[in-house]
Amino acid sequence: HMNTKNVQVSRAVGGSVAPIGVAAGRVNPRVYASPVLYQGPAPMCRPTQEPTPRSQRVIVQASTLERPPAFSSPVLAPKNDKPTVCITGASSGLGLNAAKSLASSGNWHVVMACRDFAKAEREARKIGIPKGSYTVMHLDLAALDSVRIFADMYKASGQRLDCLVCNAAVYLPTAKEPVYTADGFELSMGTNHLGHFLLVNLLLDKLKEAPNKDPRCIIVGSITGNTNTLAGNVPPKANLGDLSGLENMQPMADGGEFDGPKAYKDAKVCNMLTMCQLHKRLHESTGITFASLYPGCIASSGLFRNHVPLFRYLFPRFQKNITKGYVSEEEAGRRLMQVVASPDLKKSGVYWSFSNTSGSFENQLSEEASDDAKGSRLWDVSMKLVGLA
Ligand code: LMG
Ligand code: NDP
Ligand code: PMR
Repeated sequence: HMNTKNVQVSRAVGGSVAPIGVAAGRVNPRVYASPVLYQGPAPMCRPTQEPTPRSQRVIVQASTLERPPAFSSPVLAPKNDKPTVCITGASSGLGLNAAKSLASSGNWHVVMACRDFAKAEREARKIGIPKGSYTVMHLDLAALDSVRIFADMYKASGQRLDCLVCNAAVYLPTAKEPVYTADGFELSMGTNHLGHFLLVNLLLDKLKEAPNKDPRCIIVGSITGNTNTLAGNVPPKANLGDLSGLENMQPMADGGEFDGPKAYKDAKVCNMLTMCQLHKRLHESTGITFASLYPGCIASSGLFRNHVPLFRYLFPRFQKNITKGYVSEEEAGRRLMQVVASPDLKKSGVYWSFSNTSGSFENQLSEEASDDAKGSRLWDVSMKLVGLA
């Protein structure tokens, strides 16, 4: 695959898109100074051994219709002294609502790391995140080059980083055939797990130096990846097998037939295994708190946008009235905020869950999601796949 050397950069000038340079060797912060939108290869093409054709190279361009105020550029951002939390997928659902809670508290600056820059800005304004309390940056987790550029840009921007929240996810419940990320991974595993795995590893050094001296890295998990629960036993069940499928870039981690819901649940298991490995390998030496959580069933969120309409109609009603597992996006956002910010939830290596009546508690992961040998193998395989080993 290509590296950042080959990344071509464009910037919108008066509505048109004009190339402004090719980053030579390393990312030039000036080149990336404007709000950017990843416009690279469609996430459906598999990589080949051939050099990437010009037409498929990563194009980074401004995407907002109106000219954004200068301060929305991370590089030109005024010096911000507040603890800063970077949330992936903050343009919708849990991420957006957590961003709002954190920014509105007045104690946090939020970096919204989103694949659709214009949508993120629009949603931030619509939900009323105070102006000046957030910065939108472009990040497409379905393209590892975008993750690398994001990490470089974040560091080049001089912004602080006190907490990193791996929240973004896609769910493809009705897909019959797999679709792929720019790097050729099945889309849910590639986005939800591998993109975040690379992101965390690239930002660890930065996070270690958190000015608030309470660095945290939160990876959102879920009950449906935990087979020690009723919800985790609704078929298809998560199961990573021996991870040979992931290792060989097959659609499913266990090497089996493609199954959209299973791919999502498998990726959630990877998220939780990754948290456990980060805790075990790095908590002591870095002081970073690594944690995961199940925020509750946010049954009306955008996660189900690809499900059949009947499901989207019945599911929230089912969760509200029958399982009582339902939470609103606002409540889920407040739960995530606690894991980011509360002094009571500072413990590392924890999978947090919440009771409607008594608040947060340390929950038990399933056998697979806490299997150290499997986590270790996942770590090695993932390191190789994202090009870090
Ligand atoms: C499948 O679709 C896809 O086909 C598959 O490809 C894959 O994507 C998979 O996991 C992902 O999903 C799901 C499919 C079946 O559902 C639908 O397409 C239709 C919608 C089904 C809704 C699911 C939620 C469960 C709803 C139960 C009851 C609703 C009651 C409404 C409550 C109102 C309260 C006032 O997915 C399923 O698993 C559905 C199974 C459906 C069987 C239902 C079984 C019963 C559950 C228990 C309670 C019944 C109680 C009756 C309600 C009385 C209300 C007064
Ligand atoms: P949403 O669909 O509302 O939000 C998902 C976010 O991820 C969106 O902002 C989306 O961007 C973003 N995203 C998707 N693909 C990419 C990508 N390639 N690069 C960058 N961002 C991307 O879902 P939820 O808020 O419900 O989900 C948030 C988290 O909560 C997920 O990790 C999910 O697994 C977890 N979760 C959700 C539960 C639920 O019941 N909903 C239950 C348990 C856990 P865009 O806005 O552009 O689409
Ligand atoms: Mg589930 C205690 C019951 C409970 C909870 C908390 C969830 C959460 N679910 C529960 C039970 C059931 N679900 C039961 C009994 C059924 C069969 C009727 C059921 C069905 C079901 C479907 C079809 N549930 C689903 C789906 C999905 O497509 C969602 C999914 O698995 O996505 C991968 C889902 C979910 N149920 C949940 C939660 C949180 C989800 C959302 C996915 C996630 O983020 O984990």
